[in-house]
Amino acid sequence: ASRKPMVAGNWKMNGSVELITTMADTLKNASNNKIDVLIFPPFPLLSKALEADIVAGSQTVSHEDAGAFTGEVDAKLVFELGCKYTLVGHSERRSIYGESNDVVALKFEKAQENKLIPILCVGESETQREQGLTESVVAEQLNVVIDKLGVAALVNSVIAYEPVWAIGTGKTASPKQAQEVHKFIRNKIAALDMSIAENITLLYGGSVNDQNSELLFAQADIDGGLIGGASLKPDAFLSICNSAQ
Ligand code: G2H
Repeated sequence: ASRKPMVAGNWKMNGSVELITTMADTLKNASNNKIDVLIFPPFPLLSKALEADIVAGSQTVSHEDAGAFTGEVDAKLVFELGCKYTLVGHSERRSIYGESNDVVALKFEKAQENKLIPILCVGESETQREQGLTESVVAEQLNVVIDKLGVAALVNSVIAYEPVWAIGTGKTASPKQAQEVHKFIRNKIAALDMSIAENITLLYGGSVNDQNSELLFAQADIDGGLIGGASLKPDAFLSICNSAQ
């Protein structure tokens, strides 16, 4: 497999017009040809990011096409703007905004229908891990998409494993813990289609910073990261990007 590393910054509800400019200047120093670097800023900053030559995507998309859905943003518009990617099913969308596995699968489908590459976020909570449910939770989150759309839908997608207990908490999964789940995900896909499994990009997310990224990215089945807090600091984000080569 020749998977190109990817480092994506999820700004969540943070950032500013000014940060786009600073980030664009800093990212000029990233080894862009060897890795895919992109950011997920809040919707109003997407065109600014694209104009500044940053590869950008949306943090979510609606599961509807268009119409009377005040406050929602549709995948067609995100693609038309010039984005290539969207996150779907980030744990904050699941827990704060009540997105079920079924809604996440619909969003995944809507993204692909509109030529966006969905980055599907999966991961277990602390209690689920303690109860030994990590693999079954992650499997279920993947199965809903695979059952609905078929394993072939994973060809144009990325999967981000983000253990909920590691998100924004400063508690990173150890490289070994993260690798175990990444391997589980790749094996699960391999059981259905070997070539899709070998080629799909699997990202780790959850308190990645410029101190721990290198060891995480060195794991066999970890192809890069989805970075929250540290993606708001241009220098830290740049060194995380460079540690992914
Ligand atoms: C996990 C991650 C980015 P952080 O949500 O998606 O955020 O790196 O702040 O834990």
